[in-house]
Amino acid sequence: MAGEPQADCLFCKIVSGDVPATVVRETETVVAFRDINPQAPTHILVIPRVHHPDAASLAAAEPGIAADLLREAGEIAAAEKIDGSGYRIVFNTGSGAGQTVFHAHAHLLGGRGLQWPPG
Ligand code: DGP
Repeated sequence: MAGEPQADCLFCKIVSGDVPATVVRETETVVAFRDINPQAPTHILVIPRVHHPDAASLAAAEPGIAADLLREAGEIAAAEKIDGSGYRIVFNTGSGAGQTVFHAHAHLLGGRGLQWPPG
């Protein structure tokens, strides 16, 4: 069922604590942890506790939680002190765009210059 934990989902296992992660923030609806393969000095994944395969599915099903996720990303950026120099919030959506984990997540990237367009 949409939103329910999926037994084969890595990020559901991080939410449940079955897989360890360096968690930087937890709320009732959102968990944020450091990416295992950082692409910038600060690279944090912000995910909903509920399982939806991508950001658009999350926003369609649970818009309040999608808003929580964006608000928390901004607050983490301030806490990590990357808000002054600028940061990026990325939702890779679909394997063609580089999505590898099909549990909605925002990449919060900062702490270095970020080029546009992205690769
Ligand atoms: P994406 O490619 O957009 O689906 O992003 C998935 C990210 O998840 C990728 O940047 C690497 C990260 N990742 C994969 N496995 C783990 C893990 O076990 N722990 C942590 N902290 N991050 C992971």
